[in-house]
Amino acid sequence: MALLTPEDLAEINRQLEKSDETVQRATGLDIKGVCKALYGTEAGSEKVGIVPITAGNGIIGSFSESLLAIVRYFGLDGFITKKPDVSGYYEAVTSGADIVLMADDHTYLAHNLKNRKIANNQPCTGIVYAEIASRSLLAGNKDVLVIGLGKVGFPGAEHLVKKGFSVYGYDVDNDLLKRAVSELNVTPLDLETEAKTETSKKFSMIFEATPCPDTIPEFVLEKDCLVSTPGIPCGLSEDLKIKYGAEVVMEPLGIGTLSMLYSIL
Ligand code: NAD
Ligand code: 2YH
Repeated sequence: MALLTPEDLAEINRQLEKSDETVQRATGLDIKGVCKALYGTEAGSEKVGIVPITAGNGIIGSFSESLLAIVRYFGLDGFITKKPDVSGYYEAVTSGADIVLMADDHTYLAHNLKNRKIANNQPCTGIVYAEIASRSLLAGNKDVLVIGLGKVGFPGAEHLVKKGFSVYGYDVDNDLLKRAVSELNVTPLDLETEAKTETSKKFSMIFEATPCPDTIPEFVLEKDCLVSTPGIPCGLSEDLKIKYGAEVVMEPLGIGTLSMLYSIL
């Protein structure tokens, strides 16, 4: 699993502001508005305890600091524990945390200690980015393309199906594509085959969740499309973004984190 790097998290406040502006322009709601609409919850005076975790590859420089910046950006109160791991968890609870945020190399979780609800970053990220794609103000139909059907992409595709969208899916891993077709009734769109055809289906809404660049080919792009992608690096090239006037929502940690928090309020 790809780990975040301090470079990904550089200028996290600026990245959040830019994403908030793009989400607002493309959907009519800001990021908090999307999460409120999605979960029907709203943040109050919850205090978020952030616990650095040394397991596996260890502490990522600026990960906890970025979480604190994110929590504060969205108007919640938060703190980072002085100690890591089990000692840090003890410190978070005894210092009055209502919600604990912590991540190892595999799982990034949010746990609400008041109501026992718990959230995992991958499905929460998939769901919120899929929701953003589905709210495009400019889309004239309900067709949405999902590229990447892994731990983030599959729950996002499932969310779109449940919302009544016509979901087209692609993953280079044919087993994952087959699973999405059989379990979600997603329409398969083999982009390798499509690349060889003269006319391919074009999309105004694209949700991309892969760890690879250039996964979104030109032939699927509708002018003024909305590309909502948590994938790092971005799957849409800068050239295509400009050529098609695409709105691109892409941010490394904050949008998924707010989705986790709102899902457990
Ligand atoms: P995953 O490995 O479970 O899934 C990725 C999927 O992409 C795989 O199924 C893979 O086969 C597929 N894929 C790879 N190349 C492809 C291509 N060219 N075309 C189509 N499919 C392709 O990973 P994941 O946990 O779902 O994470 C996906 C991405 O999202 C990663 O880059 C991860 O770092 C990122 N992520 C971002 C956030 C955020 O907040 N921005 C949060 C969680 C994960
Ligand atoms: O970046 C990660 C993993 N990819 C899991 C996230 C799931 N999207 N983990 C962060 C590890 C943080 C580290 N243990 C710390 O600094 O506390």
